[in-house]
Amino acid sequence: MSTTDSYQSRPEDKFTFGLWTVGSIGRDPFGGPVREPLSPVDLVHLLAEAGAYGVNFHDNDLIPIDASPAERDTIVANFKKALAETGLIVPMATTNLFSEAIFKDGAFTANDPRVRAYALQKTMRAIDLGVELGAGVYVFWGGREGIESDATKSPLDAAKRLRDALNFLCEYALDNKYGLKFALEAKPNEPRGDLYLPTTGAMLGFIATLDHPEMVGVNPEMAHEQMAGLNFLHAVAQAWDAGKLFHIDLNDQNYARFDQDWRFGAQSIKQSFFLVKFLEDVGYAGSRHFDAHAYRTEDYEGVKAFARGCMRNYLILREKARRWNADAEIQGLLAEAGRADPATAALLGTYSGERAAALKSHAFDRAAIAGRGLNYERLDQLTVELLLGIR
Ligand code: GCO
Ligand code: MN
Ligand code: MN
Repeated sequence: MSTTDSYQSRPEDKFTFGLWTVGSIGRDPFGGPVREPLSPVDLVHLLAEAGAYGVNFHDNDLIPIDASPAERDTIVANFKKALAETGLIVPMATTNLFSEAIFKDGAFTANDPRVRAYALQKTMRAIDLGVELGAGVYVFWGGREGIESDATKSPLDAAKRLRDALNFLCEYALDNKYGLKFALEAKPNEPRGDLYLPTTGAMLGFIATLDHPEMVGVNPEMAHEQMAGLNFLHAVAQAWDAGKLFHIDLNDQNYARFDQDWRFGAQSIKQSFFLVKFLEDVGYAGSRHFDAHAYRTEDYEGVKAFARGCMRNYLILREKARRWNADAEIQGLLAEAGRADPATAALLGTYSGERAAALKSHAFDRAAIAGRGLNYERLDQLTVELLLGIR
């Protein structure tokens, strides 16, 4: 991979990775680690070498849960030094509310009030840490906020508890003048049997019920919508349309499986293409965060190849998107499909009594309208040919 080609990442691309992504040691439910753990400082250097712009973390990716205040200070100082040496920044931070046994029944939605209180304490401390390191976006992924059996918890209680927690934490961030934005990340299941608010659309509906909806948006993840068999682009577009696309988790996987967290662009080329095209067309200016892992077969050279691959695939697809937008035949077919005739144009638009009356009395030639072929086969084939590199 040449370092001078046009698919080289640049800071303005805002490519970020979590410490937990390149730091994954390859555990899965059937097997233990396959890579030695690297320190956060080493991971920052690995990411810098791969060409990333930023690094994100859960509180305990950086600070072990039982670290003393002195240990915490040393770790933070070393991490800051690594950031200064490499120029990497920390745009986002989050809380680990899933690994510890205390969260086995959820964090903010757990039935035991002590667990809910502990989750709030842990999150306030993690917010302090994230802000200290420069984070402007704070992600909430409710990994354990769910159930195996609905006998165990009322979904209404869960919604209320989650709302209370987010309202509390919004006030905390405001009180401390942190200027943070919160981004809620949906997932349909895994590790719980069912997670609450399983889709980005569900999150968007929930945000409207909070005390400070203006500071809360979403962090959609490609694999999570695909696990549910949904169209990720549509979820992202809905979030964008609502002014709520505060962050995005890019990765890939086969539909309707467990969370595979593959390299962005590894699997769903066409879906990834339309996603990149969307983000570029609308001018999304947030982080392009890769929440993915290298295959379990890899050593750390493979992890670097994985990280470079994520960014490179994004940039290749961005170039393809530019070509697609500039392709006269593709654009011609699109324009033709939406071609307006003057008579109908006058019928559409904002409501008025006259327009409604004109519309009600208009005679539509249903058969003639329906009889026109839309050329979508051709349009899609041109897209596929462009993606396959022969156009
Ligand atoms: C997952 C999630 C997590 C979150 C992370 C940040 O499926 O494990 O995607 O990786 O994104 O915890 O909140
Ligand atoms: Mn995920
Ligand atoms: Mn994620």
